[in-house]
Amino acid sequence: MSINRRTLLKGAAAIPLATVSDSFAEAAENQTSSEKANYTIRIATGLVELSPEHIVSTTLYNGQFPGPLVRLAEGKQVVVDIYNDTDTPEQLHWHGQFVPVDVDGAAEEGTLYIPAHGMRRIEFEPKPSSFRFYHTHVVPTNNLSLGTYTGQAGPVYIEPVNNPGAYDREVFLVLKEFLPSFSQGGDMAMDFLTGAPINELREIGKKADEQFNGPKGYEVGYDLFGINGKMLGQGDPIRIKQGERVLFHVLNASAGEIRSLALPGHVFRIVALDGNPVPTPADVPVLWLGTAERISAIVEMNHPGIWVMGDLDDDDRGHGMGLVVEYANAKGKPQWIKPRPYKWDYTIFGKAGANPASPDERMEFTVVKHNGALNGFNQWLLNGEAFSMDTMKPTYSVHEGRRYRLKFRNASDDIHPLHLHRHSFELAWVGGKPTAGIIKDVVMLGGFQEVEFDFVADNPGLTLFHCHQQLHMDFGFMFLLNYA
Ligand SMILES: [Cu+2]
Repeated sequence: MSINRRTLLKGAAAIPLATVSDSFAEAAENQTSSEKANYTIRIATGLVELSPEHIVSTTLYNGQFPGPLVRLAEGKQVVVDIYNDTDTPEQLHWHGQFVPVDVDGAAEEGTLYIPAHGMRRIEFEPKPSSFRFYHTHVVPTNNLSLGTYTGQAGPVYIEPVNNPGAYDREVFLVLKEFLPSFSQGGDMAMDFLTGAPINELREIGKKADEQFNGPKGYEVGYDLFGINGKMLGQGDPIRIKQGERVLFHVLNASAGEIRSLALPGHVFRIVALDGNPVPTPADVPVLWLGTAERISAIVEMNHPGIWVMGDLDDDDRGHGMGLVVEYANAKGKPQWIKPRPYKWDYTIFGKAGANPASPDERMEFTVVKHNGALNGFNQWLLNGEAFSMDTMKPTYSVHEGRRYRLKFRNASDDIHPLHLHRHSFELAWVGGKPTAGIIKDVVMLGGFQEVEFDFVADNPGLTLFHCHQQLHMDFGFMFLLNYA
C-alpha cells in the first residue's frame, strides 16, 4: 500500500480523543436548520497507524481511531450531525443511553439509516451520566469490512453530577483489534468467570451438537491489536508520577473478543461498571471485559518502574494489545509480569445481603447453538427461535412502568455479552450467586451458566436485545421488545 506521509501526519495530528465541537466548518452546509451542531461526526475510510510498519485502512469516525471523545452534559439537549461518506448506509448507535428510537441507531428498532453519501441530524438529551460509547450498528454477516469489524467506535462521557471518586486525572482506553479474518476454532479465554457449568444445560447443548454434527462454524480472528489505535510500545507511554491517582475508563470496542487487562504491581479499584457507579468499589488485579463492556477504575501509582499494561493473552499482547506506563525518572525496558489466575466475579461489586425489587413479570430464554447451520456459520436460537432480519418482527411485549426479570440459560460453551438497548438493567443472579445494585447494559453470560437481570420498561418504543458478539447477533441471537 502506498501511503502519503503528509496525509498520515495530518491524521496523526488529530490526536485521538480530541473534542470536535468547533472544528468542522463544513457542518454548516447541507443542514436542514441553520443551527450549528454541537458535534459533527463523519464516517469515512481512513488509515490507522498502529505502528510505522502496520498501517491499516478501515472505516473511521472523523478519520481517527478511536472516534473523538464526545463529552456531553446530562440532560442538556445536544445536536449531532452525522455524515456518511461511504458507499453503504450506516447506523450510529448511542450505546448505553436512554434515547428514543429515532436516535438510538438500530434499524431493527426503526432508526433511519444515514444514507450513503448523505447525512442525518439528530437531537437528544444525553443520559444517564458517565461512560458510554458510540459505534456502528449495521449487520455485516460475512463481510468483515462492515459493522464493528471496522474502526467505527468512540467513547462518550456524560458529565455526572457526582464524581465517582478522588483522582488526579482521567485516561480513556479503547481496546480494539484490526485486520479480521475468518477461521475455524478460536482460542478465546473461557474459564475466567466464576460459577460452575449446569449439567442440564450441558445436556441440551450435547443434543444440539448431535443434531448439528458437522464442522464447527466460522470464528473471526485478528492480526493486529491496539489500545487507542496504537500497538504496544507505539505512541507515547502514559507518563505518571509516583502517588498519582489515575482514573482509567476502559472500553472493549471489539466486534466479538473478550479482553483482559493487568498492570504489574498495581491493583485496579473498580468504581463503575458500564459507566454506573457500583455499590461496593473493590480492588482487583485484572480487568475482564466482554465485548462492549466498560470499566472505570482508579489506579494508585505506587510501584515505580516502566510497566506493560496489557492483555493476559501472550499472543494478543505480542500483537499489540497493551501500552506502556512510565513513572517519572524510571529507566529500562517496559516490564510485563503475568498476574496470578483471577476469577472475574461481578457480585463483589454488588450490595451485600440485598435483593433487587421484586419483578412484575418474568421471562426466560434458553440459548442454543446449531453448529455450522447457516452456510458454515453457527446459528443461535432463543427458545427455539432465531431472529429474522427479513421480517424484524417483535417477539415480546412489555408494559410501560413494569419491572421485568429476564433469565438467560446458556446451553452453549461460548460466553455471551448480553446487551439491552435504550435501558439499563440490574443484575439479580450471575455466576451461581444472587446480587443487587449493579447497573449495567452488557453482562457476560458464562458457558452452560445462567444470568438474571431486571429492567424497568420506562423508555417506550421498540427495544432491541442481542448478544454483542457480532457473529452471534448476526446469526440469530437477537429479539425485539415491543411496548404494548
Ligand atoms: Cu453471543
